[in-house]
Amino acid sequence: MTLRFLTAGESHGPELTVIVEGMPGGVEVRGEEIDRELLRRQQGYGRGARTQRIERDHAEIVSGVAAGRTTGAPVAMRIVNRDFANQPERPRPLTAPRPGHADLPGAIKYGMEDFRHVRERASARETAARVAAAALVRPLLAAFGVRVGSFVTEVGPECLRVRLEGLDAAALAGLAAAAEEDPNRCPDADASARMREAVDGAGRSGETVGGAFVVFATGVPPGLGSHVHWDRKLDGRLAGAVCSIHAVKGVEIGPATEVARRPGTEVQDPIVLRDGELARMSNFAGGLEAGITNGQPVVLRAWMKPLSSVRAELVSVDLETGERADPPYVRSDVSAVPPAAVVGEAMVAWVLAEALLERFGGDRLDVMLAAAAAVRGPGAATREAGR
Ligand code: EPS
Repeated sequence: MTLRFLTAGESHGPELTVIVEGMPGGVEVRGEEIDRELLRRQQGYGRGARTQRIERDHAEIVSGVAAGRTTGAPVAMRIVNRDFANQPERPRPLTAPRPGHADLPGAIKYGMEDFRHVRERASARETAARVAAAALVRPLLAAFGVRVGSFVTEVGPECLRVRLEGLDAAALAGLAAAAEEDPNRCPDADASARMREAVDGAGRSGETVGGAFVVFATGVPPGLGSHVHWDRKLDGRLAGAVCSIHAVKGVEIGPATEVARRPGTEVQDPIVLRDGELARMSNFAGGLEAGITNGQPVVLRAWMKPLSSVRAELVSVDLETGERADPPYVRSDVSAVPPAAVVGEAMVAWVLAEALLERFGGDRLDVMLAAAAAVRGPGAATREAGR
């Protein structure tokens, strides 16, 4: 049995609950770090009133931690929904499904006549629980030297061009540090100013915008994931995890959309010796070859569609009356690209932590670190012989 987490809770219910099972013993847990991650997810240009003014997320740790470290037992956390207090006792049933949301397919699947019961769980509010779960594994990753970060490259029509294949760990860390200071999580001030205008314009006209964000991990040991079977390939697992984020419709590993258009000879990552160590001249592969990490930074990009809650008239059908209907507008964010990048970090951190446990065993951190130190790659003997 490996690392796993479960989330429960509705957007306007009393709380989100998350249980993380399979954590190794001995990993440091700092509540303020978990809350810091929750705050990063709540911020961002284009967020609505709820995340800006109503919610201030805090994870209450209920179990699995003693003296500031994991005990190996399941870690349960609660995140209270402050907006619960503002909910009407008997809200009007929603009978006209909104296109682009889970309303109709979810209601067909579970036999709900009131779409509210579907949308309550389908809401992206749930991602707060994911971020809390991933905040637990970040110190585990850090113990191996793995750092996960993100930055936004597109909001609406505005785009920051970045050559993903040329970014080493230091360049990626620099971009993430600049993004951390920016409300769009964009590392370039001019591009961010244009993004802000795009969000403002969309907000004024009742529109929403989508965009794209890059998530990366540096210091990733080679050998995570596997080429031997389809469901062990780490690129597929990462893409699946990131694509499970609300409104994300596409994921590329490395600069894949560009790689697809260029000749094969131009998109190799040649293997060279640099100061006696194996190194690569570029990172077109995004740190993954055949579904295994190769020691380069893991880099992926995700695209998010514009949020489907727009003020403009929607075309739908009221399933109670059978008449054409415009479903009532529900307050929404104009842009949720910056928080989606933070959730992207959480999903990438989670999948990498799973893969670390698979490779180095998962009962206790000290044993994992010793197992990692014992791994010697091909060529190690040659290098030690001074060649
Ligand atoms: C969301 C709609 C909005 C967002 C919410 C996600 O909530 P509400 O319908 O209450 O205004 O604020 O996101 C969060 C509350 C959050 O913490 O991310 C949706 O429909 O997905």
